[in-house]
Amino acid sequence: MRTHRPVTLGEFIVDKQNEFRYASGELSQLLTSIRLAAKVVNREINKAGLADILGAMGSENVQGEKQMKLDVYANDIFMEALKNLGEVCGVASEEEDDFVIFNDEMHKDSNYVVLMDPLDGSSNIDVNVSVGTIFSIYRRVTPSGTPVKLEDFLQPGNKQVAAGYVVYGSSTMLVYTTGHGVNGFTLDPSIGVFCLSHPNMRVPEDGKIYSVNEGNYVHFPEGVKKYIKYCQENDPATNRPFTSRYIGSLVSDLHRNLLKGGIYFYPRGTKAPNGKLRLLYECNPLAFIIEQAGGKASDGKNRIMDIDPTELHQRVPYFIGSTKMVEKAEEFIQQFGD
Ligand code: P6P
Repeated sequence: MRTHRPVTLGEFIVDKQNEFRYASGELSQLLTSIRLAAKVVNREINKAGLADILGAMGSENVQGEKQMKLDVYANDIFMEALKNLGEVCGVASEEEDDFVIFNDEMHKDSNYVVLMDPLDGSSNIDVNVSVGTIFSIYRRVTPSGTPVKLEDFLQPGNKQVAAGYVVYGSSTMLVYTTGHGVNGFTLDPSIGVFCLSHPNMRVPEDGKIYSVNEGNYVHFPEGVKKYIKYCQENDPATNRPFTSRYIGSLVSDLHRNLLKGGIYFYPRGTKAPNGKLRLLYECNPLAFIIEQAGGKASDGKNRIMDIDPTELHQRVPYFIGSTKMVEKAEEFIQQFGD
């Protein structure tokens, strides 16, 4: 068939549906609800400066972090979209203290739970720097027809059935995997459709970009300090001109490093004994993406997706990106300690 336009996300989801071992259309529907919510959030972000949704809500989330109006708005939009399409029996969110149960007639027999950071990078919202949405999808482990329980959410990342992110940047992209590679879709605002722009995304095995908040350097473990110095030394033998790029928005830093090669890390430190990022709805979904693209994600020692979660909002040290860069960081941590 001659095509005069790129494949849309909707067409792609249906076309790939049979790749998914539970190919009953439920996951396709679920991805469709995420697609819709992403478009609505994108619209609000693009005019945030005009609408009264900038700034703080005057409330805090369970992490004790100031909730921005757009954080809460994005949370509500994704919650509503996930509930309206009926494939989900529960949602956990960075913006919700506890998981939310969908237990009415329409949802109680659904098989999926979603964990999400509806709008990551809030500190950037009011200064017009890119932000993102991160989502992680599992099949429930408790009996269908009963209210979801905490154990449905405390699953290791290696049990994810799908994961992805939306980056609201110079263009808006939705990138996701169902375990069969990674594909990226760019929103064409003229027709309001996500179009396949980055098929079969692969992260370069090595890279020259390192992303870390060096303002926390004095608080880092010795092994991390040594790795940062390794990146900064310009070793003539290997001509290793690293570049430091840190946007303050995990999704944006991850997306650039996925395309160009690089490492993002948020280590443990004296100010953050377990790091800052949350295992369930930030680290695991992006780890699924990066592994499916040929990269690596660890806590400095262990594969992120093999960590057995103990708490909904638990934090872990995080190293993610090009395999050789993550492994080099792990070497320094092993040699000099974390
Ligand atoms: P810091 C945003 O709040 C976030 O969770 C990530 O998106 C980002 O990489 C990181 O925190 C920034 O944290 O402590 O460097 O400002």
